[in-house]
Amino acid sequence: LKAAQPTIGLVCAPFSGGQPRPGVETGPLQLIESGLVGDIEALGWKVDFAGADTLESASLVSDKPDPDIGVLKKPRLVSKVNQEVSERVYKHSSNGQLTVTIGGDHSLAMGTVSGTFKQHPDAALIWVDAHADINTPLTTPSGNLHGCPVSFLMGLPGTSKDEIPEYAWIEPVLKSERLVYIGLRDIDAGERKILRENNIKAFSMHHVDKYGIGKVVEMALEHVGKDRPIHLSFDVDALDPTVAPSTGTAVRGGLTFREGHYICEALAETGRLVSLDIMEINPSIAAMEGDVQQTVDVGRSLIRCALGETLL
Ligand code: Z70
Ligand code: MN
Ligand code: MN
Ligand code: MN
Repeated sequence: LKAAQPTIGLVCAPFSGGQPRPGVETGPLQLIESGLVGDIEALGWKVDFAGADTLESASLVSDKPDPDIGVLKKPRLVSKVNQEVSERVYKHSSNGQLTVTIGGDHSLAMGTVSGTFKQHPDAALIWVDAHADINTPLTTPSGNLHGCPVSFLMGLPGTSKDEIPEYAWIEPVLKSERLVYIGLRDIDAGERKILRENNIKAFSMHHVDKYGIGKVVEMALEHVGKDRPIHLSFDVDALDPTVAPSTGTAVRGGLTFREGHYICEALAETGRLVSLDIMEINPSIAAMEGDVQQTVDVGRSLIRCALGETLL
């Protein structure tokens, strides 16, 4: 029996409702137009892709009123879009496909991780970001839901069905010991407390400097357990702003081009990557000519590396 050609389930998520800066919803289309599908096919994968504009409920301006819940902004829109993303990711995943979701803001990980973990309940989550995105509805200083997805996935206080029924569809699938961060350097006080109290493994930029990226990825994989399926959620603001300038909340002192790519390559090498997010590319943000193209190109090459481009 001939094995089916390995397939990527590509999900385009043109969504910006989890944060205030317009433009991040155009990131996915730019990735597609610059040749992402051809990139993936050239690596030997089949691509199952419904199209760039198909996220039905991802309307940028919701016509229904969506008043704040507590301090949370656009809470119903973010929930609805993510429920749809979750269903799409689950569908690809349950067909045996490796899912790649291109954002869009990082609130979309509520959907991607929910969909992946429905198919792979024993998976580990590797979160590469300048930020921890683990604020709860009770701790968020901004009310922006892209700073909160991890708390919903873990079922932290403030996220339960009783407290916020609008998010009742999210199951608390993520155990604290199956989560590991790489690249952190901008964490809120409430988040720091959550990381400590839940004993969550986090490699900040300090640890990347201290141990080197090779050792950090090795320790990250050891921490979550060597044989688990892996979901990699990559916020491009983990990279240094000189590497990925077109993003909403750039923070100095980030991962180099090689460090970012090394993470993707090392996870490709495990053969256990089941889901990948590339988030927060914002083509409307550019200080200099070439910033957007540079950031889009970095997004494409991160995806290629995660899908095996550099494996010998
Ligand atoms: C802050 C908050 C954040 C991305 C900013 C910032 C969160 N911790 N995430 N940019 N990608 O508002 O919760
Ligand atoms: Mn993020
Ligand atoms: Mn971030
Ligand atoms: Mn950001």
